[in-house]
Amino acid sequence: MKEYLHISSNVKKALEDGKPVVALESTIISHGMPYPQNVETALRVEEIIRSNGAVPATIGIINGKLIAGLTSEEIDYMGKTSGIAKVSRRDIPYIVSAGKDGATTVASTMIIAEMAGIKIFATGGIGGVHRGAETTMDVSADLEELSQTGVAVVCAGAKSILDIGLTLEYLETKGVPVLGYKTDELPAFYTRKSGFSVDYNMDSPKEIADLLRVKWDLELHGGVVVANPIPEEFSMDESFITGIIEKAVVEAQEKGIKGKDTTPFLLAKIKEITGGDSLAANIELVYNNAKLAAQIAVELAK
Ligand code: PSU
Ligand code: MN
Repeated sequence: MKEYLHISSNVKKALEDGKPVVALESTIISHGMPYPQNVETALRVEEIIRSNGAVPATIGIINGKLIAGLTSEEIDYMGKTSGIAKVSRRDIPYIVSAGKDGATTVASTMIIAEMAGIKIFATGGIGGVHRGAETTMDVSADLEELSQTGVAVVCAGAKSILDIGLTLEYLETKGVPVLGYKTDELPAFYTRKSGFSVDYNMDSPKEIADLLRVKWDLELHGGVVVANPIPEEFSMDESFITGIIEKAVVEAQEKGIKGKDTTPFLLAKIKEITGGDSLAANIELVYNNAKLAAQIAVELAK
């Protein structure tokens, strides 16, 4: 495994010393946000993690090398280069054997984080069961990864581009705990509420770290979803954003968008229709998740 994985020297040192480390994904950089906001956000997220006492490890694939701890130059490259592949679990062998670049999704970031020994990962939103999955079978590989890879993913819940109810059913079947940070309700990314309950409402980073320690001590393999609601002041109006998401979903169907293109298409469409308001909310919720992830990592390292 070692020959394929490169851990940056500061991340390696932190891991060897038992210091808190937080993994970050790169699909959000290459496919989730436009340049230059994507790079600015990614670098700011790293700052937030450092200022909360942990070491950031942005994960991606460059020239076929799995990297845990991209440099700021590499983050800039991932953000401004067009045509970088979106890489999930199934794409890793090809991208590595062909020596290509890849932006890692939640699933592939979890895989590389686990290889490196990183337990906590912050992002915006996870993939899930898409609306209409009864016929399309479009279920994100992120959910399967959560069932088997031991990394906790701090996110702002699931976007309503997904079928949130079915996503929760899937996670329940796969034994993935869904924790709400100071909330009984699963947040819906741009909004603090979705109408669906989380499994457990957790009041502190310590409580979350304690649960993770028990889960992994008991060898109950797999991940945990930590759902952190977007701060009130940045949350969007629910009926406004729901209407836009409905439009985007219909347009994706009409255009026959499928497979790995669906999520990036929907995200870009939402941003286009809201004229950038959704991007501002997206950036703020990622900052909020980075802070909580660092706090959990600090508790877990104690
Ligand atoms: N949801 C977001 N922003 C994102 C993604 C999801 O709000 O950037 C990205 C993540 O990288 C996630 C991936 O892992 O999309 C899921 O894609 P798919 O549905 O094709 O599995
Ligand atoms: Mn999909």
